Amino acid sequence: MDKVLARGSGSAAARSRPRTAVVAMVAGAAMVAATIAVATSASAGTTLGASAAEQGRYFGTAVAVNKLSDSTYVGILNREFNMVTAENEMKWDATEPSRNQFNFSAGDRLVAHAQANGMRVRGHALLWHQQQPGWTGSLSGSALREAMINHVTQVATHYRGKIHSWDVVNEAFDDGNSGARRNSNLQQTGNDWIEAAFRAARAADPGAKLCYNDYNTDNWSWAKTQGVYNMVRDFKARGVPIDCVGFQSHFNSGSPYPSNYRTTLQNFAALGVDVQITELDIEGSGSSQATSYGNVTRDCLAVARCNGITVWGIRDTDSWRASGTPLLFDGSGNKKQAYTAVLNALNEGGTPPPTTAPPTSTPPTSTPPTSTPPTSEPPTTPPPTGACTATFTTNQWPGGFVTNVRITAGSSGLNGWTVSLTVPSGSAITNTWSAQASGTTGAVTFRNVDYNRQVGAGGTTEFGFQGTGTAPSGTPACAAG
Ligand code: 9MR
Repeated sequence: MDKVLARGSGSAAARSRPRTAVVAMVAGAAMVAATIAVATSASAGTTLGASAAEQGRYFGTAVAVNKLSDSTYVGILNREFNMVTAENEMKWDATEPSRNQFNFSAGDRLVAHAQANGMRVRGHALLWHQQQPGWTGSLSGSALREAMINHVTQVATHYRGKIHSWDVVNEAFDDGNSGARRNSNLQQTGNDWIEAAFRAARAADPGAKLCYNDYNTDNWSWAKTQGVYNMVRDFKARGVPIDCVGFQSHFNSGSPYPSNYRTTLQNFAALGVDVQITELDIEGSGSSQATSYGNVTRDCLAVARCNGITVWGIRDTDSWRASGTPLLFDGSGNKKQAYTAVLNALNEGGTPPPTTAPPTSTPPTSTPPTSTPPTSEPPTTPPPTGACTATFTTNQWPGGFVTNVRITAGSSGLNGWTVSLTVPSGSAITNTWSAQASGTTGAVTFRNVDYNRQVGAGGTTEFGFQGTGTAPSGTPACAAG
């Protein structure tokens, strides 16, 4: 987080600076590294955002877009915070209410508000077992997998270049002592669903940090924490594109702030990912609540790769747990003791973030597309008379492309398939999902992976790839086997 995001004076100069920050954000990792270097002033800030920025961090809140007309709410939001998360507006049910028909209006309003006020945006959440639209209920197996990957691709493409970090997958681990994955409809599409989602998200928005986000993963000794840790370690070892882990940190008497919280953050960061506190709220009041808030803040500041803190709402009355008064402002918008504890902890300072950009993602090699991404399926083709047919849609921008290929099985169905096409000379595939590619340029053959090997008669499956240069054109050849 660069110091140019510090706000609070309300002067014209202060208001104009954040636009620079938005540009810097999309300009790639080198620019971020350069701007971090200026975040060394020791002066104490007077707002959460400004004080966090002094420490090279952000301070964010969840926002309910329908409250943007509440002047008290917006006054606090614009004064105190420099990161926002859509509380519900970017979730699957909100963004894709009917299959492949996307509605970004509420999410776009939040992004516009953030950009106009120098805030960044955390994207929440591409995939979650809750808040799915009704139509996913009738899907399973490869059909659900396809819908899921399409959702990730379309939403992340829509917001490409505008999101600091995406919660790509939310709450995929079981509570209790197993440390295992939660049994959800998404999990039932195959254990590799999480990595497939991360690869699709990377292809759609190479500039966003990609996070796994969960709750009850704060206490280092809990089985769920260990389960997530093992997954992240495995992803890093195998090159799955994960950049960060989000710790929701919803604390109450049943799940209190744990004394080993800092250890948890440190151990995850040591895997080579950033850590972020993503949905902080702490039930309680007075000095005990304030102490826990101060501890969380100091723990983040003690870990170089802790990028920032987001609280899950502004006033107690805005909270999903309103009766537990878990936030930093009371129902009237007054600062609570907890607010002062956080501000003081921020102003005490901590470990600066790394001065070089963390090795999170390959920076975009080209300008993001300015055109609206495709929001509709490729045209439906009549059932093929041969084994299968393949059609594709491409999102091309100067210097790069993302292509999604749809395979339709013939009347015999498929038990394994290949699709061949030609990547023009000078162009190259950099990333493929839901298929294995034989090469990166020239004549390339894509072969099914396990979960999409079988396609019923007349059924469809999809895979995709991202590349530099010019996308393939023409009709791809599809074959069984
Ligand atoms: O705060 C959100 C609330 O308005 C919604 O009704 C609820 C629906 O499940 O989701 C809440 O936000 C959750 C977040 O998306 C994921 N982590 C837990 C949050 C609190 O339930």
